[in-house]
Amino acid sequence: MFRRLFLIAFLLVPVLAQAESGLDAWLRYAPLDEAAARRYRDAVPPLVVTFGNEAVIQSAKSEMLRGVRGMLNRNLRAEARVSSEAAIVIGTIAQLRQSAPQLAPAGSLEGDGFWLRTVRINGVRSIVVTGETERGALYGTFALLRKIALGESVTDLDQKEIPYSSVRWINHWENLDGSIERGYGGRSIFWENGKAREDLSRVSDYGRLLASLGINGTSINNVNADARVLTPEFLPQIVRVADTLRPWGVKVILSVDFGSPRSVGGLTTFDPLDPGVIAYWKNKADDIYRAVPDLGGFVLKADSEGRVGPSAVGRTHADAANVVGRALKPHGGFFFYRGFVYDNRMDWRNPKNDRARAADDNFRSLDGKFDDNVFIQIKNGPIDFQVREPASPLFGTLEKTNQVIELQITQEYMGQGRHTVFLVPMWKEVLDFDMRARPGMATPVKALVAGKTFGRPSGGIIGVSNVGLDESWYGNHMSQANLYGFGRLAWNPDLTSRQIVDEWTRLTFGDDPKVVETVNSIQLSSWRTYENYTGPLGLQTLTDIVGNHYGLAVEASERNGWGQWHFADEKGVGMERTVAKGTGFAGQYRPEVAKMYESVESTPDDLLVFFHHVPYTQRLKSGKTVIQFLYDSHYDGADAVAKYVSDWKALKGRVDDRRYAEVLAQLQYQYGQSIVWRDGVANYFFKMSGIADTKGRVGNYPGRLEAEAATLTGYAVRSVTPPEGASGENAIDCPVATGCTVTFKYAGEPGWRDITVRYFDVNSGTAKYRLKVAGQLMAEWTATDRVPTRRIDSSSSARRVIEGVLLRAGDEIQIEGIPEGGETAGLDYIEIGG
Ligand code: GCW
Repeated sequence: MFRRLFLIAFLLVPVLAQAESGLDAWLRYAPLDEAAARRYRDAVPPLVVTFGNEAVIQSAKSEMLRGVRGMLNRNLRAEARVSSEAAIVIGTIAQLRQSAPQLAPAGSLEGDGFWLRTVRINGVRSIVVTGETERGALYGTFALLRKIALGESVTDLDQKEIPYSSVRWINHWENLDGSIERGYGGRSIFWENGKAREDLSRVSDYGRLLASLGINGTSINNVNADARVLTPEFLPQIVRVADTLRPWGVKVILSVDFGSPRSVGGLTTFDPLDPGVIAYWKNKADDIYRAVPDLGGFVLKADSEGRVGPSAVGRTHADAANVVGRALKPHGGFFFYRGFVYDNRMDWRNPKNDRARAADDNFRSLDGKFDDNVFIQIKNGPIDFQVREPASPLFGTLEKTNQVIELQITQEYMGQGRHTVFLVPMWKEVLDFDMRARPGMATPVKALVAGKTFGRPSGGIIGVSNVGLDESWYGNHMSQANLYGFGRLAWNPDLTSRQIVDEWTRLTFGDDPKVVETVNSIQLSSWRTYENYTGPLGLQTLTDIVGNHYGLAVEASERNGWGQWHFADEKGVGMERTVAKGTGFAGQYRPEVAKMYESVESTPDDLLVFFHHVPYTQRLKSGKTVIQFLYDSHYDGADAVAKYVSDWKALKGRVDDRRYAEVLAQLQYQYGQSIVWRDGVANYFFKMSGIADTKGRVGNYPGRLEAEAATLTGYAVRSVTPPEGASGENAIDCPVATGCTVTFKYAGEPGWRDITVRYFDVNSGTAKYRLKVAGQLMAEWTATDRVPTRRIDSSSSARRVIEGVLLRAGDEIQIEGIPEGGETAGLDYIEIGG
């Protein structure tokens, strides 16, 4: 009896109890339940056939073996030719025609497309996975495995898929020392101490993830480029990375520095029209292609944020781009010239200045002047990956120039992997936005960037990924959905957000309906939720623009050259970007779109203060005033995260323990931060506008006891900058090495209460805290988190909840803080609830 019970328990838990690291992301190939596995064992032949030794086809074969072993617990046999036996046959159309003509399809496939077919010969049923290119065959292999993992039928296949555009690339902002600009999942998988890492196995793992999505190229170094990448000594490092990615069909792209001819090339100038400079780029391209013949090309950030560019030598972006483009051309290479050109020393006092205008202003007059292998790489919005921006007008402007859209997978302004924000719905809005660029036809951004609207030879979609060495790749399991979603959209932008997230969830966490429903709904609402508590209506994120782009600093964007101004004052908020009254940015769009943004009435609420400066009492389409909406949305946002936490908790035992615990910790942290944001932004606008929250919440925090108002022993009160980063605008910290104490008096009704401690966990030390009630130790902890600040501010604001404490009137609640390193055991408040 006991043994039976034990056996049943054992059978039920094994898959779940196994801790999963997240390393395999959506390619886990978790065992199917026995009934499904049996069905597939009948449908999937026991043999895999591939032809030749080409590396990409070898990857396809090993992936098929791995997937079938994992999901169906079956070891496929591998052969190099077909026989009368049923088989999974993987190969290019040409290989099939040559070695198994009876299985070859008639006709051809475009680009890296694939075709999955069931072919019956003499009653024997084989599965043929083919493409015009090896890549296509590899993509088909992943597609077939995905179908099995998702429980789709594979018995009568005839599925052909052609990617929407040919450029489906990733960028990385990795420095050669191994650090990553705007990377939140650990150190670089590519670089260490100025060289390619000794162990590049994570690069191979990554190539596999990219290939599973049909991504066919990646840059491997920061667009803020180190000129050393073009030196002969560095070339072997590039070769090693390219060799590692090649079996996955992923081409390498290099970020280059426009100043290289002078800084590392021994010339006296980098003027693109100088014959020496022209020769420099040509020779460089020749050398690199000799070593890496399938290099994808170069990407360049010029004349932006301190990078040198053609303006320094009186040349245009087209002069610059074409010289490098022509050097790459004989090798089939592409050149990506970033449209992210702007002046970060702009004068904010001039009401006509507007960073949003920069891309269009820079490139409009150059349309048609770029060579055919040159692309303008345009960020989705006119500013910089903010939580809400309109589509960049430049997509609609360029007719005779190739373009690609640049999306940001790494969550720079979106919570940096510490907040769950699923970006696919945001990307979909941009990709589907009709720029009205050609009369009589739909001209959504996706069609424009793919080159379909104006018949350009090529185009596509690029995502800034910045994965790191952490096993979860992004520092948060939920963030992997952004890479997955990016890849799926790059392949097919017509997929819906729901389709994408549903695939991702089931591949990543299994198909328990409760898990699927919960994860899908968290992901699908997460962008709106994040926007709600970090500044809606087109305010953009209110993160610290001049600092870490993470914590809250409502005015950081104002009165500086970076140009992301919202001009909040006593009367109203918003940046006037109309033609009639403002910077004229709205007029950069084609007439129908320009007209929509020109008037307050027709501008969607989500972008209202991006385009217009309006009074706080302005009514939105819902009838609510702007100010009340600002308050409500911040409370709604924080409430939504509270619900994510409780919904996730209901999944205990349904998700493996490790990822369950890690995602729970992430969501709990996010909830804590959402309260900081809620209170900070709401109080800022309350103070600014003087208009009270009709629901009485803003400025009123029942149960909250400010540390600065309590009895302090050793602790000192300090003001926080910016003030909205701390409750009551003040905090306390401990200048005494041996420790300090703060004592609160409980004056409420007796009973069991939860005590929430709001403290500061900076990244330069590990302070200790002890909480006592009436002299009895209730909790102790160490502040070990690593957030991007060494200061007491909203970024370091952390939260500890001590549940179920018995309190009597008059009880003393005492917190002892012991500083360590640069961490001064700061505290903001306690809150007694429950
Ligand atoms: O968003 C900004 C980032 C910079 C980045 C720049 C760019 C690589 O804050 O870190 O630099 O954009 O896209 O060039």
